[in-house]
Amino acid sequence: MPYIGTMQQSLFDADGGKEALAPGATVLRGFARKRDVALLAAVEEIATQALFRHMVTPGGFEMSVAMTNCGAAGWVTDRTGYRYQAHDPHSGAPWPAMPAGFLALADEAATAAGFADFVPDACLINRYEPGTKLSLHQDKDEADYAHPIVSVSLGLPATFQFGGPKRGDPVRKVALEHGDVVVWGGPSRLFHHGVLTLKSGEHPLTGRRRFNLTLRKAL
Ligand code: MD6
Ligand code: FE
Repeated sequence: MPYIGTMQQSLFDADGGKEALAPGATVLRGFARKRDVALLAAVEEIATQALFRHMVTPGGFEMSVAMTNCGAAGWVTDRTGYRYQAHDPHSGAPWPAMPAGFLALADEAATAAGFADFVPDACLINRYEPGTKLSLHQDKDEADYAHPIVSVSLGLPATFQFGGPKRGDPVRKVALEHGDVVVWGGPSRLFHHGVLTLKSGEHPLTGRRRFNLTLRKAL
C-alpha cells in the first residue's frame, strides 16, 4: 500500500475506511466505535432528563422514531411546524447540556472529512426499534447551511437512503452500522435522505434498538 494510504488509515479509530457518498458527504466507517460505551451512557443520562418521545408532524402524523435532544437548541415538530427551540416542550426545562464527548467527536469527525472548526450547538437523538423508519426529508431548519452535520450510528444496523436535491431524484442505499459516522455538508447539504424500516435484530450494547445522533450548528 502506498505510504499516503497508510497515513490516512492511521487517522481513524477502528478504521473501516472513508467512503464518499456525494460531494461533501463522507462515511467514516467505524469512527465512533471505540467510544460506543461512553456515547450510549451519555444518551441514557440525557434521556433521564429529556425523555424520548414520538413527536407529531405538522400534517398530524406521529413519528415512529422516538426523539430527544441535547445542547443549546433542540429540534422539535408539532402541529405548528418544525423548528429549533431552547426548551423541551414536555418539561419546559432547557435541553440537557451537550456532553464534551459529543463535541470532541463532532469536531474530530468533521475535521477528518475536511470541515475545520465544527462546533455544534444542537444534537438530535433518534431512537429506532424494529419496524420504525424515517421518511425521505431534507434538514433545512438550521440557520446557516454552510455548516456540516455529523451523524453517528449506534446499535442495530440500518439502511440509509441518500437521494438528491429533488424529492424524486434516485436514491442510493447505504448500510450504516454501529460506530459509523457520516459527515455531510457542502454541495449535498440539502439532499433528501431517510432511513428504511429497521429490521429485527439484537445488538450487544443496545438490544433491539438503533440510536442516531445528529450534531448540528442550528443557531
Ligand atoms: C438517521 N439521519 O440516520 C437519520 N440528517 O437515523 C438523518 O436524518 C440525517 O444522518 C442529516 C444529516 C445526517 C443524517
Ligand atoms: Fe436528516
